[in-house]
Amino acid sequence: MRSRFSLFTLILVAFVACTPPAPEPFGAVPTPEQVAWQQMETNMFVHFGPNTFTDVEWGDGRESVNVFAPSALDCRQWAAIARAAGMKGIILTAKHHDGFCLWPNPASRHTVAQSAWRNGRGDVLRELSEACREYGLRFGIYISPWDRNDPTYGTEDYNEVFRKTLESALSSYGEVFEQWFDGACGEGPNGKRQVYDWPLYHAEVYAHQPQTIIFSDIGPGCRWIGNERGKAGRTCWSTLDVEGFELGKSVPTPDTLNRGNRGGKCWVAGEADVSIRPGWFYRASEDDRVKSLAELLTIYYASVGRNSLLLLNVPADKRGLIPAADSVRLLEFRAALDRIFATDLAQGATVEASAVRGNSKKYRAENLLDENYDCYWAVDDSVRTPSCTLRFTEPRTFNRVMIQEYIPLGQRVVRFRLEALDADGHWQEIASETTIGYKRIVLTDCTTTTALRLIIDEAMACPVLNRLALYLDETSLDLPTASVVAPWDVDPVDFRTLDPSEAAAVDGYSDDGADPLSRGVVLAADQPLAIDLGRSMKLTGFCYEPLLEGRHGCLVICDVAVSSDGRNWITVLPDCMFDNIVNNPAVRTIRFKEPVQSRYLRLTPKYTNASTYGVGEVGVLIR
Ligand code: FUL
Repeated sequence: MRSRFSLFTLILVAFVACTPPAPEPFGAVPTPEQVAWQQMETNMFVHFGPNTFTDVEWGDGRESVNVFAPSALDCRQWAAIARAAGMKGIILTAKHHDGFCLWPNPASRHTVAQSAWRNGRGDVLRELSEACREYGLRFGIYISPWDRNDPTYGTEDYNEVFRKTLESALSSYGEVFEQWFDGACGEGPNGKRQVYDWPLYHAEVYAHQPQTIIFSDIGPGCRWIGNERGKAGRTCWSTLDVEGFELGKSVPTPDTLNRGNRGGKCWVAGEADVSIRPGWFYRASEDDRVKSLAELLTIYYASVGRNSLLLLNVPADKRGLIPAADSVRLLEFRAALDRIFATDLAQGATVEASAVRGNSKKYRAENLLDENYDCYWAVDDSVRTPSCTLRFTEPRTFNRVMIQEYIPLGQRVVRFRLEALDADGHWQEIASETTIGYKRIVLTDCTTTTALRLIIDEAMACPVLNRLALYLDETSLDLPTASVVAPWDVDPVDFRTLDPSEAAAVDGYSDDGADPLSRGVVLAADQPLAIDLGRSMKLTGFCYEPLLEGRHGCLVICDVAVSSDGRNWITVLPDCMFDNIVNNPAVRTIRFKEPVQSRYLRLTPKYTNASTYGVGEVGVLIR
């Protein structure tokens, strides 16, 4: 017995001695909280507040507290829908730029407590945090430091007001998994600016929620992906260089945020936020513009499938409920994801690798097929460009290839290729991409093959991969072409500039093959856009929509004038601002205070975000 035990010990010792240690972490690595956050993959954002009732994107802070009056608020309904849609958490706009607080914040006089809603005893944060607990969801808070209501905003005193605001929101409702800081700091004509005290704010957040992930353009927990379309870069590093930047003053360019920095000093993974509707807040006029399943899947592939988290906004309506159209679409979205990812077609393959770390079983390439997150394929430190091959006894058909790097050890892979064996026994390249990260889903043509090869072409340290899976997505991702002005009470006009020769026609474009084409015109930043309606009409307002994704710039602020003859103009709206249009270049509807009788409408740019601006659509309201 004794000798058998010693033999066993000896074999064990020999085995352990032969198993090389795990690769050392490379570069910036995530904290365990950041890994757990990344594994959430899809979360729900809820924009809700005075803007829900006033039909604007950004309230100016002068709204009466009584504007906020949901008739049937039910946060359990939100949580039930989020849960059914497979979301792991909900983040609520507790305070947007208008300053109104959805909880009784003692640091403010502009909150639910001052309103008539539920006799001043309502508290949306309490209700939602409890609903999240009941439905097994994590709870997060969006708070805008920009405050258009607080009288101290723009002075040093505001920093203390904001600290107390954070204290109140973060100490009263249990665990907050993510604290979402909007980067805005006074925008538009006469926008007061504030010198934010970030060290003070962060200390307050961590004092109450030491594990929370702080979102901002520069983290430190996670970063904005650089657009509000839910799309990460095809190259997407979770590492970012943040030194020298400060939120509210200077931040990396949207392009850098979209891609991250290769070898960046900090781990600040991307979070891609996007609304299920054109606007962030509910508007009845957008009820028929809920994103299609194809759009949501395209967003999923461009966010979760590109090493980012998807934060999908589903705004609550005036009742305080998620509208039926949105919840139905969410459930369709979840059903599609469940269907697509139900069967991993790589299972059952035999796996060969060009190299295995220390030739040890522990790091073998078969681990790629294993669902255990901490089980991975690794190679020796000196090996940077390994490959592995999956072989099947029967041909497999797929069009999605999912690859995961084991991020607790850092993000390492720079470039890789996928090849499939064709019927003649030749390897054919089916994809060539950059970066993997936590999760990469490569969209390939529908491929039927008996063997698939993953070739790492460049890595910053020996690659460590924990998953390679194949799926077949038979949903059509065809997206409708060109956007149209909302049809409810708009008569879209095929606009003409007064001098059409000055407008350059855009033929259509697409960035990476996934986006629809769009048509429109591009005008120089100093060139007014004028339309001739052909006859005089009673106008109640107008709509402007930039070109798709804000290409060629957006009109941000303009003077709006009307004319009956195209020569004599009357300015009806000076300094008209299209709120948040740069980040979210969707249609904006502006209503005049009084209807105006006119044949011509002119928008004279006061501010554009580029040397040109695009016009996808323009329409006038006649009701
Ligand atoms: C932006 C805000 O200005 C928008 O209104 C919205 O809340 C979006 C999520 O963040 O910065």
